[in-house]
Amino acid sequence: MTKKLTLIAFLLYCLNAGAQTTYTPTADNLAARENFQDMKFGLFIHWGIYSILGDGEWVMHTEKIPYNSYKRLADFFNPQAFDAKEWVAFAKRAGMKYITITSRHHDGFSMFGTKMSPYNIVDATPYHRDPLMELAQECQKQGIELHFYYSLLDWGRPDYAFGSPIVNGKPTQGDWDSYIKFMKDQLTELITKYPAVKGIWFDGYWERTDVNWHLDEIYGLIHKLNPAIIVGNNHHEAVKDGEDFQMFEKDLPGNNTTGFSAKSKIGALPLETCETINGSWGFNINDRSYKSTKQIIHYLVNAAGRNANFLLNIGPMPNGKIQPEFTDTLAIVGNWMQKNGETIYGTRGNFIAPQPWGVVTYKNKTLYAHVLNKPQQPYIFLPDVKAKITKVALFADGSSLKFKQQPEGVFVYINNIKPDAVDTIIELTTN
Ligand code: FHN
Repeated sequence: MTKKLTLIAFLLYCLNAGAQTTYTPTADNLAARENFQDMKFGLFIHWGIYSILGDGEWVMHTEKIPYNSYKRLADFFNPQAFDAKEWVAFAKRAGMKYITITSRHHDGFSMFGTKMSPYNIVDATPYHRDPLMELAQECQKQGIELHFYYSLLDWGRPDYAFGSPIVNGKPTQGDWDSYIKFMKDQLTELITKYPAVKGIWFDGYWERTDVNWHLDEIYGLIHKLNPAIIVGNNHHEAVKDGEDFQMFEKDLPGNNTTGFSAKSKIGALPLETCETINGSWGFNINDRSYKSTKQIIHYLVNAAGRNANFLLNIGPMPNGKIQPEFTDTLAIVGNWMQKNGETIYGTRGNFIAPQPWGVVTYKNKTLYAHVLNKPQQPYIFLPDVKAKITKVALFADGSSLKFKQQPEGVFVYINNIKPDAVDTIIELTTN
């Protein structure tokens, strides 16, 4: 071989070697992503020992409670009223198809029976039960997916060394390798022991953006244990290699009212956006800023129109019950989904950009125009519809509507209909 050919062979080898570290999802994983997109609506649950204080999941940090004092909360955590069956039934009743629950939040307390740390609900509380196992079993029984939220950030573990400066990708104090191993061991437990687990939802990366999180190893491990598990990371950045979906916090994809999404360029993966039912993630006894059913339905519809799932959060009470303000609201949302779910589940969005009057979802040969805001004109306009529209009707009762298709789009006349107070859905059939 000449020198030149040897060099080309070497370069090709390097390219191939590089490709091995680049994630290629399996067929099962791709199917799981499709299924994830079809589900559209999920329940987010932030529940931990912090809920005793009724001041959100950041209470240890915001109230500057020393870790050793905070840890005492475990002695009082005894959610006798927790009933996994009730929680799953509640989610299903609301029209939700999956549950994402905090297995370990930033306070470092494990809400599952881990063997990797005694600071967990089975060993450290008088409850001595594993609610996540009960939930996983119930999810499996009732046919609903379970995803685990998992915090990368830990405010208490000495090996994490919270607040320690980072040098060469590691905190200067603590034992970074031990911390990474601890997380891998816990994730192995969560994936191998708990039935119905279909997703891992990471958070806390943003606390240390200059550390080596070993995400390639962590994601690789998850996909090795179960290639169909979908992995997402709320790092507030563009998607990274090894991830299966992209998430947005308290903003629809493309918006950035919170500041979290400044670097979250929308990628090609399935999308999800999460939001709180009031203003808090964890139980907050003083938070009465409940969103109305209309606001929640609009969030869900707006997310679907932008091709994203909607993950709606509740913070259950320390006794294990879900407060009535949440169950009442979500029962009404569930009724709406029973009537109109066909225009949301299994649909895709971004077929037409969001319009001032609302958004469009589509499935097979049908477009669903969701009119969320009354237009100024007697019609709505759907730009760039190339397929021939054969019929336009009100989804609620099937009554036909007048329409005009032009090269620049479709005009649907809605001046003679009584608009729905929440969402006037118009079905457009293409041939
Ligand atoms: O700090 C957390 C917060 O407590 C909550 O878990 C949310 C959920 O998206 N994520 C973090 C902030 O980005």
